[in-house]
Amino acid sequence: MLRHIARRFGVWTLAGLAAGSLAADTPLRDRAERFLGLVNAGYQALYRVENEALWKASTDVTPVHDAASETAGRARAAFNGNPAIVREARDLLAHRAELTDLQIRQLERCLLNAAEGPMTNPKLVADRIGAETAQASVLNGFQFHLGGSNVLANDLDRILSKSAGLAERRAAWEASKATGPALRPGLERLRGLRNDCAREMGYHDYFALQVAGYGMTTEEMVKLNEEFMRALRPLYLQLHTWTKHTLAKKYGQPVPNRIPAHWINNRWSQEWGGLVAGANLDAHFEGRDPGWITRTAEEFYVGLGFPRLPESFWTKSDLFPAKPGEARLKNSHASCWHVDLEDDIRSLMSVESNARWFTTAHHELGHAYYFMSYTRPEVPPLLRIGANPAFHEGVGELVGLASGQIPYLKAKGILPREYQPDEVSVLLNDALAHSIPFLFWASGTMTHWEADVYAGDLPKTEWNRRWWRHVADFQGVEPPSGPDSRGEEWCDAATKTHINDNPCYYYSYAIATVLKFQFHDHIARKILHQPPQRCNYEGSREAGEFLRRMLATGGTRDWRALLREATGEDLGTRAMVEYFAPLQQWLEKENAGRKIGWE
Ligand code: X8Z
Ligand code: ZN
Repeated sequence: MLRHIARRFGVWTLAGLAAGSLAADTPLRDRAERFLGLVNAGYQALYRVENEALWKASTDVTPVHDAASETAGRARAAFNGNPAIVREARDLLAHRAELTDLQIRQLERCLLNAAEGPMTNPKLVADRIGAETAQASVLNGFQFHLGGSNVLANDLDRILSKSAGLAERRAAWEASKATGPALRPGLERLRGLRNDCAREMGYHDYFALQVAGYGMTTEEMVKLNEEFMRALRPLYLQLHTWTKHTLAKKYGQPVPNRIPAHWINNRWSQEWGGLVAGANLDAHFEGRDPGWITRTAEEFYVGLGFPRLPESFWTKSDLFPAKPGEARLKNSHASCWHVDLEDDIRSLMSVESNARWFTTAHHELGHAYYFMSYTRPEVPPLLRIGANPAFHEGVGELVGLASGQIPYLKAKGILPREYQPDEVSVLLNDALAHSIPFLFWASGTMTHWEADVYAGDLPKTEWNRRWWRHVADFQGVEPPSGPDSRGEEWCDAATKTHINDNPCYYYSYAIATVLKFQFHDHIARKILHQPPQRCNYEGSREAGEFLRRMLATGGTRDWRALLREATGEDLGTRAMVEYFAPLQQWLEKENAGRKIGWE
């Protein structure tokens, strides 16, 4: 998950004054510049205070840390959501034709920030911050149990990725769903509070507020995600068919119509790794020091010409699971934080030495290098964000893809030189573990459920039924105990981190998946002149320069224009479909004579 924060104060202030003198050549621009100087300063200072507190509350869950984080959250909202700030930003935007593009972007960002805690209704904001803090505390401090013992999320994931016993797999899957009932009451309350905050500022609901950051409406965002799925559906149906036949054989079961959720190596069936024998890389990571994983990820970026991570990254980050016997409870989901919007960049992970954490570490450092690239005087604190959130997610996704390619893994000595996997296996694994089922989960289940809940005000008595209907329809997956077996008491959506602490955001990962193939296609064909399915970025300063230029502008540019300028095309699935075209043909042969899909 992406946590973006502010950057150091003095440096920006001086640079801001210099930039201001250029922009302030009319009385209105001068007024805007002075206003934005104040807002940027307050925003940055409070962002840092809040994130310091949130960091403690996420890495060591205690009532004291929760209280500090709630107080800091209120201070942030008191400033960002201040009615005087909202009024002045609106007043200035009423004369947008007379303002600079940079000023307009900052003013629009002020209003989006204000809608997270609009102080025209202080009680609502206080209630929301209190409820958000409590929800994060339940989520971050949750203790999983399996067979009477305390276990970590990593332990459940290990069973799901390794065990061949369906009873053991089912027990691990069910243990992972125990968070749902604990999080359900808080989520029900938060749906109302989040929607009310957005409505206070004139948005229809919280989903509409979040997609406004893309300059889109809810309908446009849902339609975009449906378009992604339409383009990839033929491939997904083939993969689904191949997978259920492969797994039925592995577990000695009849071939099901939909795939039981505990057959798949991921708690939500979002990524289908470990299915392709010739492409399972876990054995090559076994026995390595987990510290090596993040260092190796840093090497990837350094090889492209990016600087090393700040030294404080290594001293301040929290990269490994809590040790056995350690009383501390920490959030188990990976994230990257820009704590002072300067050079205090940290990652929260629970790295173990396996292929999944290898990819995740590259993903998180994508955020870190984005932070570092736009932390410069030309980008004011309010715009130290991605061109859009999907760009932020897309960098790490791209590098996850590039760092998983065989020529790169061989060059780094992770795979032996003589390793000769067949190309279809590699492509099949790429599709299953990182891209295609993921798209149907992200664009399908997650995006549609949150749109139903926030934009559609779905009654809470229908939440779990709707969740499993989406899982069945979009993913072709069903609960281990059969359809209709998960009553409303479960709230299985809430077992997914983002549903609780990064709401109405998940379509960003779907867009990032599409973007990663567009970026990769451009780098492979136009810069490296290598086939996209087999290429090695290692040491390519040109590939690095392409990325660095795109990242350095942060939120100061329109994302559509930036994408067109960088790759020559608009957002779309062309590159993704082409990348997997050889796989589609292979699957059609493998699946000949089988019933395709689940309808
Ligand atoms: O949440 C993440 C990252 C942190 S931004 C680890 N991801 C999504 C997930 O785990 O559900 C990466 C891809 C999808
Ligand atoms: Zn991310």
